[in-house]
Amino acid sequence: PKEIFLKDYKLPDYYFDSVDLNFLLGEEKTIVSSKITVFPRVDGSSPLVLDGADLKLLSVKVNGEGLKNGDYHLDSRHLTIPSPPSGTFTLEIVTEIYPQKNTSLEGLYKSSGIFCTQCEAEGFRKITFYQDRPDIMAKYTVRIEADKSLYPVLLSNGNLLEQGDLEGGKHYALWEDPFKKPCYLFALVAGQLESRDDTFVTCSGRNVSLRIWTPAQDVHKTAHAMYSLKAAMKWDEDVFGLEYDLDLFNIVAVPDFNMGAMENKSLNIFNSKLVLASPETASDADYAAILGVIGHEYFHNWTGNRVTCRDWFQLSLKEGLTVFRDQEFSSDMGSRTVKRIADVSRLRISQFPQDAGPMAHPVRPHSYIKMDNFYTVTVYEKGAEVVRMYKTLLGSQGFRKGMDLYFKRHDGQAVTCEDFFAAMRDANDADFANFLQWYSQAGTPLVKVTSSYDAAAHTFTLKFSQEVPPTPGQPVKEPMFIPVVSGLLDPSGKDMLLSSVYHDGALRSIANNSELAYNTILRLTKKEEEFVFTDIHERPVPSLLRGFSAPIRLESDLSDSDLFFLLAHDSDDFNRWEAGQVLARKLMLSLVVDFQQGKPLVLNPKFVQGLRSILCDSSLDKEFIAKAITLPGEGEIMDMMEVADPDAVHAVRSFIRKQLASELKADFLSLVENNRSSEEYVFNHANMARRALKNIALAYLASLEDQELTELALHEYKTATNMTDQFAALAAIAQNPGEIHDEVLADFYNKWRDDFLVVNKWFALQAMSDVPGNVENVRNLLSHPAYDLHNPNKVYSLIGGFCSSPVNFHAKDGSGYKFLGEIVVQLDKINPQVASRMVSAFSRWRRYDETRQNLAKAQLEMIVSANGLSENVFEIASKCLA
Ligand code: B3K
Ligand code: ZN
Repeated sequence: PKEIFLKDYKLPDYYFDSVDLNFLLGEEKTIVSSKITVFPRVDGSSPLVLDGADLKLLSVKVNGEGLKNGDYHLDSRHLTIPSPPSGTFTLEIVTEIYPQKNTSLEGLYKSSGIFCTQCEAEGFRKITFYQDRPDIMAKYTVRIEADKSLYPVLLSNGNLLEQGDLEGGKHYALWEDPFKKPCYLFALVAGQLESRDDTFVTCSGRNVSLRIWTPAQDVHKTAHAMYSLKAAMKWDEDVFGLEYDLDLFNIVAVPDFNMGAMENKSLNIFNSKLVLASPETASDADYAAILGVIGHEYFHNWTGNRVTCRDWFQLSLKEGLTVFRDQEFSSDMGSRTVKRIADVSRLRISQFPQDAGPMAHPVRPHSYIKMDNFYTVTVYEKGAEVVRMYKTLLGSQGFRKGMDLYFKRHDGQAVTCEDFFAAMRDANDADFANFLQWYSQAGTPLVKVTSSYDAAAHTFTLKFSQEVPPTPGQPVKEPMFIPVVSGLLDPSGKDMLLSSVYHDGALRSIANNSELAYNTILRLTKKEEEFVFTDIHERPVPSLLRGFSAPIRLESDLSDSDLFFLLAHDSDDFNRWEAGQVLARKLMLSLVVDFQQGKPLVLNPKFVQGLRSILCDSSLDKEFIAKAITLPGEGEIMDMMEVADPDAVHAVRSFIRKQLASELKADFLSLVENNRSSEEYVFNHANMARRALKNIALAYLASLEDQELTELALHEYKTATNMTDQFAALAAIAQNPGEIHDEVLADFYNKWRDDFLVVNKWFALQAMSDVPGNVENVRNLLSHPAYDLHNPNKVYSLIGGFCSSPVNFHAKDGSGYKFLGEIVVQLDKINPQVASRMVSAFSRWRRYDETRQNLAKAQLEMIVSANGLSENVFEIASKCLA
């Protein structure tokens, strides 16, 4: 396999101006004809090299003349025309493809009776020969011809120019997209679909038709998606002044899709899971995910489509920025603090481990074998944190100025991360020190801080040191520019007024003019440095990294009592939550040591008190409380250990959960009692928060394995009027094996056997069970009639779910590893992208004890030596072994 490097980027020798595509969709084969206007970037006669994969070439013409074998060269990846004519010319190519046999779900494929496409990153080459790279931007017209009864709806990008009937029961549609675009944004859909229609009036008064397409029986489940789309369109106008630019916006939901969704110009294609929702079948989490992803794909219309990436290394230019935008959108639609907590948790649970493992890569990677492997939490979520830092440094207005300049300079272009940086800098005349390191250095910076108070001098000093750990290919790192938003709490718990801070030999005033300041940004740029706050008349407790102002690990010398103090008083709600998490992590780690040494486990009563006071604080947001009483995940704790010990961490976490449940039982019972929903399901923050709090209380209670409490959970299950409550009760019951567990699971399946999205929840719940030996149950589910390895959602539910259960995936006998190894090899033959996502579960194998290491390594070696292995899986598995 060939590795591709950022440093080797070259401008293309040829550009494409217009592209006419014609599709004859058939049952045996599909014929694709393209007619491209080509012009050279500079005169001279370099060969024109087109990408192609799994294509049967039928003919090539240049300026209308057929080329004979010998006038072109064909290999398994390219079609090369060694000496094209000089100047502008037309190129016509006809290929034959087999969408019905395409199980990779990349390129053109047929899913549940619907033809659809997925071209990003490099799937267009599976449709026709093309320069399949994002810096080739052209105007497209697309003609689709198909059987009318099987495929009554024919869609592509842009505006519908014409449609009509043809002989033999066929019909056609002709689409034109007036905007230049890279081929990864091309889309086609054909099938038996119906739509929910609506209209959005833009800020300049244009009517935009909105259509969400699904098979007829699901149209009633698209109301929330439509609400989300309209909310997103309005939000982008209000917050960024960005208006939609066509008269039609289509969304299509398909059941077989590798990822969440795809932002094809004016024809977004979605995994059904992220469109379809009704109160009975979708949970609050599903509703929130739909809001976020509909927003995300819509926001790409400007950040991604109007301004796109020069090359795939720049992926975070569009993804980091668009994730940041969808996070802000969701915050504005719900609770900002809760959303921030959720996003930071996600970063810690998924991105920090990636940044510390064999697949660690910078936000802008330096190389790849398969680009699909780099649609990662690092590029997306860490990338969003990088964008957030610009906003933290510049403020909302400064950030907006930077965005405006970015669009002014680059609309219609394919650009780089430096271009974005330069727009932010130039619009604000800002000093960003070595901020660009965030794009090129991998690894999570570790920042240590110690504090001291000088009562005589009235100064408070913070001493920082930073270190970026080595990562593959980057043994030595430079210090980074880290903005640490900080405040100081006085002994009563109020924010102190900050006057000035002494740093680097200069005194900087914090309060500017009339504005009082309770927060300041400490700009870390060196390996070691200190900041001295002046005029501090009492010993403060510092609140550091407020709002998680940089994607780092922070280790401070704060005592437990300081942390309890912050948990109770910090004006920054994020940091209140964080103080509780730091306490919980410390507690869990120390109990893990006790467990390993065979000592009895005892829970610190102060911790219980701290949580009780949060639980009973009626001034707090209910969802905030739910987050604050959720313990850090097992993975998070294992990450902090020298040698990860899944059994000890699991035992400790379960112990604490049960202990909390029994000590706070009365509080939890009244939370369940007082937060039941009586009225109709509404998706809004207040209602979701109430359900979240009730359901976490129920989960704690049910962990006690007490008959009365199990009865309570059963009662909640039976009386639930929406999926959020029903599934939460089911999950609460499913914690404990036994008769009731089996009965309720069977009942749930029988209720929902016809709704494949709900059945996936049922698979996932069983897959994630921590009952020892669960691997056998999961193996059996593989042959359940509702199961199918060809459907990515089912794989993510069952296989992905299983790998997220530390006890069973990391079972000491290697049964979990063996199971995954077998599945990966099998799955790779069907769908390499999905297989490679699954193989990533092995990536932290070196973190475990020797026995587990050997067992996991053996599976990775088995995978790497499998016959006909895809590049996707090869890249991940071989990097894990390196
Ligand atoms: N841009 C797509 C992801 C494409 C993944 C290709 N393997 C969805 C998104 O991020 O919006
Ligand atoms: Zn995206």
